[in-house]
Amino acid sequence: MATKSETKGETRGDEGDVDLLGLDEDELRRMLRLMMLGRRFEEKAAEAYQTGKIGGFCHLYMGQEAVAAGCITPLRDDDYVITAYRDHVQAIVRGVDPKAVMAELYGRVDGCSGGMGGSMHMFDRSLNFMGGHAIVGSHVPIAAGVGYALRYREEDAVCLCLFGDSVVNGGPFHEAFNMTAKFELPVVFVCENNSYGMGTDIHRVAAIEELADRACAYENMASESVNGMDVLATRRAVQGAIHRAREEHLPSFIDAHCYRYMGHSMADPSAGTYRTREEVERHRQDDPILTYRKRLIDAGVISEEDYDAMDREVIDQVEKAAEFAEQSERPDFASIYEHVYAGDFRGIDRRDAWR
Ligand SMILES: Cc1ncc(C[n+]2csc(CCOP(=O)(O)OP(=O)(O)O)c2C)c(N)n1
Ligand SMILES: [Mg+2]
Repeated sequence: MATKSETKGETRGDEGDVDLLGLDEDELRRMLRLMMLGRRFEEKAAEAYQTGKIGGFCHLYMGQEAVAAGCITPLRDDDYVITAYRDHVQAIVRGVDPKAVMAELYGRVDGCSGGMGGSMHMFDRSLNFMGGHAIVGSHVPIAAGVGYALRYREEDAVCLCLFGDSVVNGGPFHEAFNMTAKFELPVVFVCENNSYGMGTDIHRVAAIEELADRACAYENMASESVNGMDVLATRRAVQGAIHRAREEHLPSFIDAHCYRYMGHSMADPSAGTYRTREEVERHRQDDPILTYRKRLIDAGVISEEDYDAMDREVIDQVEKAAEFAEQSERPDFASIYEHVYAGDFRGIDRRDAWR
C-alpha cells in the first residue's frame, strides 16, 4: 500500500498468494486460537440465547472470524478499534476477557459495559476498544474523529474501523471518507463484506458493486479487495494499511469478502428466505478456521493433536465464561440513570426528571 495509484482497486488474497507473512510460530498459533475461541464462544452464546438466558438482540459472527483476527492482531496496544454491532469476536480478539463479553450478553454487572449495553455494545476503554455501535454507519464518522484526535495530539497510533457492507451506501460513510482523506487521518477502514445487509443482497442495492472502487472518489485513500476468509491475506492487507496510516498519516479502505453462516440475528436464525442452503454450504467449505488449520499443519507449525488440544482448551474457557456470567449479579435498577450523560445534566437529578 505504498501509493494510492499503485493500490486502488487491487484484488489480492487468492489461494497460494500469501506465505506465512514471516510471523513467528507463537503469533501464528495465537491467531488460530483466537479464531477458534471466537467460534466456540458464539456457539455457546447461541445456546444461551435459545434457552432464554440472553435477551435482546444478538448478532452472531460465525464464518467471519478471519476478518477480526487478521485485522486486530497486527495492532499495537495504543491503537484504537471501533466496530458495529456484530462485535463479540472483535472484542475478544482485542483482548476483552470472554467472561466479560459473556456477562455483557447476559446483562450482568461484570459485563464489559456493566451489563447496560448487551450484545451490540461491547466496550473497553482500557484496550482502546471503542464499541460496539448499533446504528448502521454511525461509528464510521466517530473513527474519523478518533483519527483527528490522534493527528491533533501528534500520536502515531492508528484507528481501525470495521463495518458491514450496508454502510457503503449511506451518507456517514462518504462524509467520514471525505474528511479522513482530506485531513490525512490515520484510519484503516475495513468493510466486512458478507454480501448481505439483513436479507438484502448487496448486489441489489449497490450502484458500484466493486466496493473498493468507491475509494477512487477520495484523494489519498488507498483501497484493496481481499479474501476475508483467509486470515493471512487479510492480515497482510491490513498490515500495509496500518503502516501507511502510522508512517504517512493516510487512510485506507479494505473490502474484505467474507460470509456469515447464521442469519442476520437470532431473530432470523435460519436465513432461509433470501439465500439457498447450497450457497451457505458452499461457503462453509471455505471455512476460515479449517483452511488456516490445514495451512499450519502443512507448514509443520501445529499437529492435529495440537489443534484438538487447543479446541478442548477453548471449549473449557467458554464454559467458564458462561458459568461466570450466570453467577454475576444483575445491575441495580437505579443504575439505569448512570452513564447517560458525562455528568449530571444541567444539575437536574435525573431520577426526579423521570418521576
Ligand atoms: C441507520 C440504521 N438503519 C437501519 C438499521 C437496521 N439494521 C440493523 S442491521 C442492518 C443491516 C446491516 O448490514 P451490514 O452493514 O451489511 O452488516 P452485517 O449485519 O452484514 O454485519 C440494518 C438495516 C439500523 N440499525 N440503523
Ligand atoms: Mg453485511
